[in-house]
Amino acid sequence: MSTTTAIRTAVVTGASSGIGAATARQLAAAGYHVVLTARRKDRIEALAAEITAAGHSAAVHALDVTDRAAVDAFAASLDRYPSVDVLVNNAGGALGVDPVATGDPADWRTMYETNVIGTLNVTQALLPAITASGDGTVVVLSSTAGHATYEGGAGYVAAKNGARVLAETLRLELVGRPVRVIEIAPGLVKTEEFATTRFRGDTERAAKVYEGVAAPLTADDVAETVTWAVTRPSHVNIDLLVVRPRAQASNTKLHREL
Ligand code: 8X3
Repeated sequence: MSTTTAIRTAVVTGASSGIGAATARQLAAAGYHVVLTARRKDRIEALAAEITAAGHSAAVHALDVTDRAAVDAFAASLDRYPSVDVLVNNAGGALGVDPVATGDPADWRTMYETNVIGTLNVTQALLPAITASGDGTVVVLSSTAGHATYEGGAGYVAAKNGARVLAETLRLELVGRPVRVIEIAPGLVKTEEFATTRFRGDTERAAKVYEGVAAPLTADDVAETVTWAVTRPSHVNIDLLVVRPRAQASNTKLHREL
């Protein structure tokens, strides 16, 4: 019997940096064959090379999760694997911190497209295979922003609420089938790109998000929670895991040592 039949496959979206990249590394180390997807192929290729050099197994597929035709083609390409066991919906992000009074509807639309429709696209496309695995897991990386609002956050908060609702509803709808639906909601995480993207490349403003915060979460911290939740026994469904740095008591209560 071929040994490949024992290999379990995990797909990670937004795997080019931050939480997605860290999760891909950790799931690979946990024994999964990881399929890295992101728009930037050079980045995921470099990460796949690193994972392979470490003795683990990885493949890449350049993908924009908002492009449904591309997502469907990607899903079809996964039939080369014996099973598709885990999907980590990580692709997404924030744009701007404008108040409701002046926020750009285009930003709101983009955030909804990436955080909600992107998650919907990939989840719908992979769900038949994940269900057929007989022991599948869908992870949604939401955010503490999906659970409480804050000034300047409405567009992102609305989108992350959408992602949370998708996860909660899917769990209800799939009950009785062999698929777990796990939501991980991180608070303040310092990654190379999240805040810089939010502030459209303004690295000084991005740095201020973390100013004086003794120890924001790292991408690895969050990846550990994802990997822990995914590797629980099949009957254990971590519905929701909220993770914040010790210095953050709520979305609006952050301790800065200045
Ligand atoms: C990121 C957390 O506080 O920037 O998902 O909304 S926050």
